[in-house]
Amino acid sequence: EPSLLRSKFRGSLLGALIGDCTGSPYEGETITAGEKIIIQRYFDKLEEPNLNLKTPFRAYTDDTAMTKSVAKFLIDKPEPDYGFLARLFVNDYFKEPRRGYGQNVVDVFHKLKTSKFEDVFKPAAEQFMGSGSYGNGGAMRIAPIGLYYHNNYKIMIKVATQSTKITHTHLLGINGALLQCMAVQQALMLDPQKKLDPRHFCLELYLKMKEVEKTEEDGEDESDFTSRAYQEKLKVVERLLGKPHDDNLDDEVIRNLGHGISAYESVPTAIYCFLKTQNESCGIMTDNLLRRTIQYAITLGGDTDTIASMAGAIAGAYLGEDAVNSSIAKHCESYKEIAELADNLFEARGGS
Ligand code: 8NA
Ligand code: MG
Ligand code: MG
Ligand code: MG
Repeated sequence: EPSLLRSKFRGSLLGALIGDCTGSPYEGETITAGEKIIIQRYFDKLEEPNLNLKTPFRAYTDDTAMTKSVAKFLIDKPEPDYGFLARLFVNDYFKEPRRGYGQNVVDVFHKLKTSKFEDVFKPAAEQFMGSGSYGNGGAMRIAPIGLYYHNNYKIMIKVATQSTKITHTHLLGINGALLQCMAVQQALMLDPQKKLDPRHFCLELYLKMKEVEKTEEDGEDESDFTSRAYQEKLKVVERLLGKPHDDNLDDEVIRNLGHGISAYESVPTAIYCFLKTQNESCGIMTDNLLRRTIQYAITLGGDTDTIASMAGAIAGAYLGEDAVNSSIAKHCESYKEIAELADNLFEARGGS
């Protein structure tokens, strides 16, 4: 159904935007029980239709800046052009450097510019003495690829991998981006009228990740945790989903899944946030499933904008635009532009 699909494109990119904008004030924080109540009130207030805030909007950060570039990369060129994508990233960064970019990625942008984009994969591969970045910057911007290629899994994986490699070449950085991309795609394929089965969703991702981690490197060496990292993390997600909510569970989630700036400590967490909040007794008091996912992600603290943005992209791809509270959306910078971008991405696919 084309109108549902269009709505899901909008839901996903708006979910990503709202997670970024509402999460960024808490980035790097530890969230106490008292602060969880403040965050609940903050969202309640944002939902008021005629709210007049002193600051009319919440600014977006690097997460959204780079997601916009990935969407444009898919919209403007019929075939993936990674030189074009690298230029979009770099131009955006030099236009607005104060969006909260990671330190390593800024370094890569300078090298790309200085080398005149001669080999767009080289600067990232040289970072961290050749091991590459395992930050979550590849994953945080991947949603448009999961949406655009939702009908073509193989190409989706290829384009997600290559686009990530412009900034992140560590296996954990790439596979984290692939996992996030798969989660968005899988959520897009679901019927929003039907209640989803969190453990089944997780198992499906586990099987796909097992396939990816098998082909990427020879997984024979059990001691090499990077080659099996995400399938192991998804087992932890599955186990945690089986536990009833209480306040100590959040600490266990943070300890076992993480809430950091590495892909490894944030992508499985974002997926967990999405799946846990399908259950109304998850500790977050709202009927709006998209808000529930984003708000829960923020209450875990740490890399709040990025984890909430990734969780919001997955939830929005499942639920569509109907789940986007328009009062909350209009407090986010560029929400109209993001909705248009989602429409353009939808149209750019042609007949598929
Ligand atoms: P990135 O590629 O710069 O990675 C982020 C950081 O992770 C690096 O600056 C390093 O400190 C560390 N790192 C990554 N790979 C390695 C490695 N191989 N060895 C040692 N250290 C490594 O940036 P990104 O694009 O991945 O962005 C990740 C996060 O940073 C995002 O949340 C983004 O918003 C940004 N950020 C986070 C915070 C925060 O407090 N959580 C604050 C500002 C910016
Ligand atoms: Mg605090
Ligand atoms: Mg950010
Ligand atoms: Mg962040």
